[in-house]
Amino acid sequence: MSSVLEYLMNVRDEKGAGYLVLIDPDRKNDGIVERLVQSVNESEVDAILAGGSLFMDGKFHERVALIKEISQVPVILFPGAVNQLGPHFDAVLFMSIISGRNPTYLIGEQVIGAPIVRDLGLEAIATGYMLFDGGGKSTVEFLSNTQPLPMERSDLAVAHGLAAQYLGMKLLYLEAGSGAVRSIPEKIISALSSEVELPIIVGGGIKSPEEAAGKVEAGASFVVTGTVTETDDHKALMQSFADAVHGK
Ligand code: 1GP
Repeated sequence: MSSVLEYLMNVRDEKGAGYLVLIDPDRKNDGIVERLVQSVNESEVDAILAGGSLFMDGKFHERVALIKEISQVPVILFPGAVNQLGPHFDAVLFMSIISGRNPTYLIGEQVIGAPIVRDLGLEAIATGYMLFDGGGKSTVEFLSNTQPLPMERSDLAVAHGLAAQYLGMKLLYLEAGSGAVRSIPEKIISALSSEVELPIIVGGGIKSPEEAAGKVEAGASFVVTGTVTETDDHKALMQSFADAVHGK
């Protein structure tokens, strides 16, 4: 069976770009998780990311198990911390917050997590995670105790992206922060996609299918939505985003 990374690369090659839906399992009761995953199954979403920065209840692993049970697409851990590792994922974005200078999130959590990843037999996809200033302090910025990159500094972004490439990472994740006022600007995406060889995932603050299409035109290989696709009309919205990302 081919790996999740191969699957993602095939999606990108065949559709031009992939559309990922982030499900933050925090405090989702009353069938919300089931309905979200059902909508994923019924629209052309390419994979689910599950994870988050902060949990206000203790049902994370239970809800992830439910996501995995229902989902017909790969379920990938988008970890906020090492304690989110578990058996109900097809892969983990094995991330390092390369935009920051906090050793805990550069290498500390990874060292603690690595033996668990091996024991669980999880596919680890090495990902350079770059946090940008999306306007307002994001939960990631606060909890990781790192400084985000300024949106107007393409040169800094490219230097970080090249470092990720030379370190052997497989993907670059450009993050504006969940619910960001401003999503990652096209200028940053196009600078990175022309100067760095890694496939680019863009997430944070993307509010419309048109905005998502703009990220793909600028060079994103994958677009992520979370907040906007957790609204009531999620099925129709997921399909519109999928169409936009797939260039339909
Ligand atoms: C994933 O944080 C994003 O990187 C999700 O952001 O919730 O703003 O879509 P939104």
